[in-house]
Amino acid sequence: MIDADFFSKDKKVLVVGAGRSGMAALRLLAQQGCQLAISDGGPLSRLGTADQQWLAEHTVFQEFGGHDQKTFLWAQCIVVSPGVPLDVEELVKARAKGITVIGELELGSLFTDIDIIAVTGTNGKTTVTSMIGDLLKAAGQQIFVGGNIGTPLSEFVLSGARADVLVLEVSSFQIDSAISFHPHIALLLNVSPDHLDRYASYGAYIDSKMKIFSRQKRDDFAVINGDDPQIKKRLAAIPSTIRAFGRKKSSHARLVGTKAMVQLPKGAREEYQLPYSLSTYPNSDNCLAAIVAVRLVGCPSQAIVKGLEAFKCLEHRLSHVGTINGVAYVDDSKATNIGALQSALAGMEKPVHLIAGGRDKGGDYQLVGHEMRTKVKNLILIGEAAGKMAAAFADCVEIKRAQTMDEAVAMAALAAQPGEVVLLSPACASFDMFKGYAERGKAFQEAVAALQRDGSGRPQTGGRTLPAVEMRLTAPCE
Ligand code: UMA
Repeated sequence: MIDADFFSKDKKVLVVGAGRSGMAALRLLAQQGCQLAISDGGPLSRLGTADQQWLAEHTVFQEFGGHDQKTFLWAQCIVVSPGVPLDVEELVKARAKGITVIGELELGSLFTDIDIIAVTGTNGKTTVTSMIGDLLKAAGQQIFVGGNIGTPLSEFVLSGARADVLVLEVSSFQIDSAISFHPHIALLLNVSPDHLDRYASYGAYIDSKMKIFSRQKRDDFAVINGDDPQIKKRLAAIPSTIRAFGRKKSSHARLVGTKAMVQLPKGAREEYQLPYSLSTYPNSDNCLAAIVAVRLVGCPSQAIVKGLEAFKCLEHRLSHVGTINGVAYVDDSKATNIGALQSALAGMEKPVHLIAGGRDKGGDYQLVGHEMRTKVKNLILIGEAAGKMAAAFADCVEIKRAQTMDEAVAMAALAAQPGEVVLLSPACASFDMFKGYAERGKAFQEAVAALQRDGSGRPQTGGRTLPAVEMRLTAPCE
């Protein structure tokens, strides 16, 4: 098994993928004095000037525009970026020759012994990771929040900064390329089909998520969603101490109305009134998970109350953009899979005009058929997946197609009545029309703002007169 001492002066290490995590891995390895190579399927021009300069200055062997098997066989260890599938031919052949392949998260974790809280799950990871970080900071602790959320672990390690706890969002891709990564507390929030363009089956994707627990010991903790049937089926595979959150009375933390009830040792109990903005599903579940995790590392209850009150919901996750003529506009652009759409619809209490679609990720849209029938009045489809989604939902709901986000918002605004909701929750990746989910969410927000600027609160309608506008900006995540 490779450890931190392995990465010494005489070691030849190849990093695959020169994105954010690949560059962080290279910098950490350069500090150890390793001989370095970088291989990236894309062009060098994709890198910023600072990164290009750094590569040149640090005599890194550079291979851009494709992967060469010889470079992979030169290495004594290969560090892969999460976006690089582990079954690319060059990696398979290198492993067959006995070369160890690890991910950037694994590399970073070898160089730290600070306790780790790791958060995974199909949806809610970023919110729960940020929330845990905020609650612990409210308790006066020094916390690093990173991983899949943005700052790679290797970048933190390289900085030499101090932290009491590392709170890491962890993707299934990062778990797949981990060998010894061992979080003291690991959270699995939920599972639903995602990344099926990379996994052979839904089962293989769930198995990957479950591996977050595989190196834990009895005195570590697994915080799991006790209501998730797929997780419940696999409890026997968890070696650490389980703490469940959910609706069931047996859960360690459960929701009663808008209060989180938390069981403590020796039969004691605590309750937390959730702030209004976090009191509905799925944010209420996110709070339960975060509270259980921070209680396990001794966060005082006053800090939890303070941290929850101050917590700002993240952009593009059920963010309330505004209300026009009594119609609420909600941006859930981060819903890039079917489970996220299902969660969003499950929490909706008013009729929904849904804008969905984008780049298909290989899931089964029928899974959300019930919510589509019971919650959605109008489905407006955009992007490459429009045809596949229209076929899946043909019997559930009225369907329209739009070519652009502006057109989709205009169609929804025309159909929506006061008291109803226009929701962008695509259930797809954004890359067919946008650079990412954030750009897609911004396009939605701008289209909504244009309705307000127009002064009528409605798109151009070819002569139809529509009611006057009243735009009210309110707190996010209502
Ligand atoms: N590349 C190759 N060969 C391949 C595939 C890709 O060389 O076969 C190269 C690309 O040309 C590109 C580089 O790899 O230059 C990109 O690497 P990457 O996709 O791993 O991207 P990073 O910039 O390193 O970002 C990664 C995470 N990306 C993915 O998991 C796809 C980021 O998560 C994470 O924030 C970052 O590390 C820091 O830890 C993003 C994400 O979309 C947000 N994650 C997925 C999700 O949340 O669903 C898992």
